Amino acid sequence: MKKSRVIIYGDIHGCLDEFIALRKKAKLTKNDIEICVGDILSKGKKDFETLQYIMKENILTIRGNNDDIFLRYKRELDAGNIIKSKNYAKTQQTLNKMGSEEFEFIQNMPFFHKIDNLTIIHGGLELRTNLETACEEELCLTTRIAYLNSQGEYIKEKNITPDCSLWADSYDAREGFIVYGHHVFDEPKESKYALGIDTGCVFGNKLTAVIFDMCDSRVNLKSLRYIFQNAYQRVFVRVSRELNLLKVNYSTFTAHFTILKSENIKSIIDDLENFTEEAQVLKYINGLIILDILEAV
Ligand SMILES: [Mn+2]
Repeated sequence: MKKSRVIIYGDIHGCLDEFIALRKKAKLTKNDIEICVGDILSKGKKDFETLQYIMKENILTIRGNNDDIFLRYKRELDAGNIIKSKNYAKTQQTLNKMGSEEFEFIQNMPFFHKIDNLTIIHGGLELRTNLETACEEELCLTTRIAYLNSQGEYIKEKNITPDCSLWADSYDAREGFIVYGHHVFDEPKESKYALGIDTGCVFGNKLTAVIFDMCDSRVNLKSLRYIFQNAYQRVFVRVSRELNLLKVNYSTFTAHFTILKSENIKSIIDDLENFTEEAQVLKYINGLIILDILEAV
C-alpha cells in the first residue's frame, strides 16, 4: 500500500497563479488525489485559463454554482433566449471562448465525491438531503447552500433571519466528514463534521488547500494507530515492531476492530512501521487525519 494523500482546493474563481503556487507548495506525488471544491470559473481574470489548466492536468472538480451557470447560459442561448443577468458581460467573455470540450467537462463535473468517510461538495446540505438518492435538482441546490432556516431548509443569504444558521454547524455527519467551499470565510471554518475552505482568494484574501492522509481505502491506518496507542499503549508499540508478538495480541486487536481481517494484518503492520513518530500530523478530526492546510496569496 502506497502512502496517498487527498488534497482538496477551495474556490479558485480564475485565480490560476495562486492555484499553481498552491499545487507547488503541496509537493505533489503520483499517489496524491487532487480535488477542487468547485467554482473554478467566474469572477477572476483567468477563469477560462483555469478551466483549460484543470482539464489538461485532469484534476477532479466538483461542480460549483459558478461553473453550473455556464451550462445554464448555454442552454438559454441555444434555445434562442436573451440573458438579462446584470453580471452577464464578464461571463459572456468566458462563455464565448468555450467549445464543446469545455462544456462537456463542466457537464461531467460531479455534484459530490466520496472517498471513504470523506465527502466533498461545493456548497451545503439541507437537513433532508441524501446525496445518494437526491435528484439532479436537489444536487444542483447543494451548490448554492450556505444557510438553513430553523426547519433545516435552504435560505438565500439576503433573506436570513436570526434563527437561521450555517448548514455545517448543524450538520450531523450522515454523509461523512464534509469539505466544502462556496461560503467565504477569512480562515478555514471548522465545524464538528465539516470544514469550509473557501477563503476568498478572488476577493483579495487567499486560496486554501487541505491535505488528508488516506493511507488505506478502508482503514485509516494512522488514526488506527492513534486509537491503538491510546487503548494499548505499551502493547501496541511492541506489536508494531515485532510481528511475532502480533500473533499473541491479534485477538485483542480484532475484538476491538472487527474491520481488520487476518490477511490484512501483515500489510497494515508494514505500513504502520513506515510511520515514524515524527510524522507531521496537523490534527485528527472525526477519525480522519489532516496532514496540513496550505495557503497561497
Ligand atoms: Mn464561490
